[in-house]
Amino acid sequence: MFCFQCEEATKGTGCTTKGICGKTETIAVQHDLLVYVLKGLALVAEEAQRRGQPDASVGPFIAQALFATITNANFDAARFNALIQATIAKRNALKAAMGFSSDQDEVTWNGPVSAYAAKGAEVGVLSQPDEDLRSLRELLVYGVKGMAAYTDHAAILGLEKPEIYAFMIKALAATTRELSLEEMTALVMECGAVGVTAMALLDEANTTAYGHPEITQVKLGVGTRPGILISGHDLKDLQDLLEQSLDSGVDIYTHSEMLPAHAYPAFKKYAHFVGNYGNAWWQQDTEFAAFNGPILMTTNCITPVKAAYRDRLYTTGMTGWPGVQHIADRPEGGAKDFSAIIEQAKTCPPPTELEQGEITTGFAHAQVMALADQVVDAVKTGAIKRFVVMGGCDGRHKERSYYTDVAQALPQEAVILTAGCAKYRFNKLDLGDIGGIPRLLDAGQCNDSYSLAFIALKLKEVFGLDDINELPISYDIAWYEQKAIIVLLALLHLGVKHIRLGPTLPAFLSPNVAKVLIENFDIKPIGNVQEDVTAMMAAA
Ligand code: FSO
Repeated sequence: MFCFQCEEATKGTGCTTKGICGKTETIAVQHDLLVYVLKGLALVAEEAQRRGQPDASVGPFIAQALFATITNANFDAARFNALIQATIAKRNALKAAMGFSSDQDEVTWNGPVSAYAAKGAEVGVLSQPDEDLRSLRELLVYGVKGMAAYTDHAAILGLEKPEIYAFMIKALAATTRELSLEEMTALVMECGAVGVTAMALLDEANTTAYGHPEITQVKLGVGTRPGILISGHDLKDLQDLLEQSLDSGVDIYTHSEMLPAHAYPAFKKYAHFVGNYGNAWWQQDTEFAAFNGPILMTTNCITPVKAAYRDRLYTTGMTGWPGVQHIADRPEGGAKDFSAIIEQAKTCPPPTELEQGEITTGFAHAQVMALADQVVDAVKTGAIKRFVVMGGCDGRHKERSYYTDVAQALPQEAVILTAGCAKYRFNKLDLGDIGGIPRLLDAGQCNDSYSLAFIALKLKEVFGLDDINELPISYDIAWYEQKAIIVLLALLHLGVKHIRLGPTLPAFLSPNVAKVLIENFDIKPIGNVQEDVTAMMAAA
């Protein structure tokens, strides 16, 4: 196996025997084969589009299948075998319907399940010998994976855009062709542009379904009733769970990326939606053990499942872990059936309290814009000198304490804008406020990173600036998996420069590709805390 798609790539180069994430070689080569046959499906779908016979089911299918290959989403070999088989079947059916034939292996390979491991090993990342082409192809595929996750979330809430699916097909198909480095770079940039469209669509889907997030205090302690813990990013799953557990005597708690759900008006009517439990994804083994009740993983990040809570863990959607109960998809127009989780919760003791207090969330774009006059005044008077975007992902590496230290070292005139699970490195600190504006504004999940771009674009308009880089905003981004890659590409598309990226630069950037990003966008690695803080406050 060879995998370098996430920030934990072994020794900063790639995992070769087992993923640091817990992914075995079996799963890694299944990922490789699934992506390979998805490229074949994309080639056939592209031909269908060219002939004016597009198949509208291909885009959503690709989005879901790619979502399953995102880091920490799914570790279930049976599920990947089924996805590979389904992809080949879909590709073959579309070929047959068009009477299309091709010599390309991605389009013709038809091996049995017993051949999957060998084929996956043959078609993996290293099958492309040119390191720059490999780097650009993988950067594009990982960007599309992140886009796929956002697109699937929006589709679950009923919003889709054909141009997003069309780009996924185009991008996957392009990675099978001998394109020049310039052509590949252009596709990567286009990925960022379509990424903005996908992120805006998800924002529209979330806010149309559940209203605009509002400033909200979320409790960190626990009650005396049994609880269900819901993690991941899927708000529709949360909605179904809240509805079905009404009057059950069970409380619902959020974990990790589900925290910002408390800020949506539609979820505030549920009295049994009581608080947030624990921290970011990587601490789930001890936190899930202490929770005592069932846990529902709606999306990544899953870490290797421990016996202490295995029989209380449930997956749904594109997530999976072998032997863990999986809740089936909702029937057309219906709801998922969470009754087994609710019944198990009733037999469990209440959660063991980890901490007390409250944290504040809900500073998505509409809430920040409601404070726009105050914010603009504070900038004009110098009370706010700098906004620092510290969004993205958290992770296990101890070097991520950098983000806690930066949050503490920033001067009082700096406001932190965050989204994603990166916030857990500093969202329980008392950072105070500036004339009533909190110094930490949490816009939501990584899925809500669109809010950060929206706020920047609005401020640019308000201050009458020509260039987004003239704003008093610095970017100090933490990344871990592929959703952060599409956010990064989206920011680059919007013209944002001087982004600090940490805790390490992606292993999949070859020296030449990294050089292009550095020369064109001044992307830089994080450094010493005090030096970075001083530089950011000085707009460097
Ligand atoms: Fe975090 Fe995991 Fe949201 Fe990621 S829970 S790391 S970018 O999957 O999705 O921020």
